[in-house]
Amino acid sequence: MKIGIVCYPTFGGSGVVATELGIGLARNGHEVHFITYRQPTRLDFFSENLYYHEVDIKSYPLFEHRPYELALASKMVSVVKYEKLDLLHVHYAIPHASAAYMAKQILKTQGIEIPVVTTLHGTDITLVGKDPSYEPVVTFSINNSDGVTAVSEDLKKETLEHFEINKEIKVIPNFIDLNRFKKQRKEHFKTAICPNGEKLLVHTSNFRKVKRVEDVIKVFFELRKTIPAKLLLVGDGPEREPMERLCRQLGTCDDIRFLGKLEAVEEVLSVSDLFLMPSEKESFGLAALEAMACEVPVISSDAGGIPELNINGKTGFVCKVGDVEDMVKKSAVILSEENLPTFKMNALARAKEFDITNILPRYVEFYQETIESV
Ligand code: GMT
Repeated sequence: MKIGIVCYPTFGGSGVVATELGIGLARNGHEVHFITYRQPTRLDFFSENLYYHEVDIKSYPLFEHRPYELALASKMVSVVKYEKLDLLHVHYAIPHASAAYMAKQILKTQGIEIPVVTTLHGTDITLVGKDPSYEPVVTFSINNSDGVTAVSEDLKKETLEHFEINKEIKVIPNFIDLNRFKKQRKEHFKTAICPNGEKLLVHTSNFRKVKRVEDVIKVFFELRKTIPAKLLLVGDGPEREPMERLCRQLGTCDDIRFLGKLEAVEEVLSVSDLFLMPSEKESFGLAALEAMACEVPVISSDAGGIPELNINGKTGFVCKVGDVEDMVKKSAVILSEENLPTFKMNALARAKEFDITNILPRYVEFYQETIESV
């Protein structure tokens, strides 16, 4: 198949999933065309089946905001037409699904029928999409996609609750490439960070309010009163500065390191003992899956689709959003010498169920069904 993939080219989960999916499809012999405004973060190598088309957003003094959606729709029209694509797969509804609808209508006038699959990732539904300023367009573009997928049962449920959807939504969970995300031998890192054999906790996110990074720091602050530990914070975003301030107030700066955005996050995960994901909302929790693939158990909140991934009492623990006390208690259970090896083993076993080789064929099958239905 010749597939066009539209996504955000950033470190965010939806962009990562879209890019890894495209890479996997190309590896399996499909021709994949990425259409976005910047080279996706993980697409920094050459492959004969991978193409990248940059959306050129022209500016004009009249525009306070450059019309990305129009430039994207125009680029989709030309790529579909000249590269003879079989299907467009857009990740994250806003504004990709509506731009795809526009492109589809334009192509129709030229006698070209292009099936569109929209994948809902989370905040496009739970935070941004249901705001009245976007809701009518999101509802319309979901209902007018030829196929719709969501990354968890919970996200499907939320979508059906908050929007008037007349389309079947297929759940295809996120996935992981276990060839890349696996425990690596990086003991020298561990010794450098934890010279006295401390336990290593880790959190990775885009440091937005919804991630509740404050809870990560509070859990760590309480836990290290009884267990010698260090904390690594990977990623960057609006909450980083307030969190640095909080660390200073708590006097924990020597034990917490802010690493910023990291491409090789698997190297940090490889030496970690516990991953913290206390999010307020989380449709799936890809960052937790990446940790589990590197044999790191997870303390998470019960938000959204996380409990579909993190199995309470097995791969880690699922606590109520904001229940720092419970998270501290459960972290200590995981980190005890007799429990840690079992939790690590369970985390890896669970991650294997989401291996790309199990999930990718479900997308291919869905593409075929969608193409046949148009
Ligand atoms: O978590 C974010 O803020 C980024 C966001 C995105 O769209 O990139 O992540 C969402 O999509 C990921 C991939 O499907 C999911 O793993 C995340 O759980 C989801 N985030 C939220 O629902 C908050």
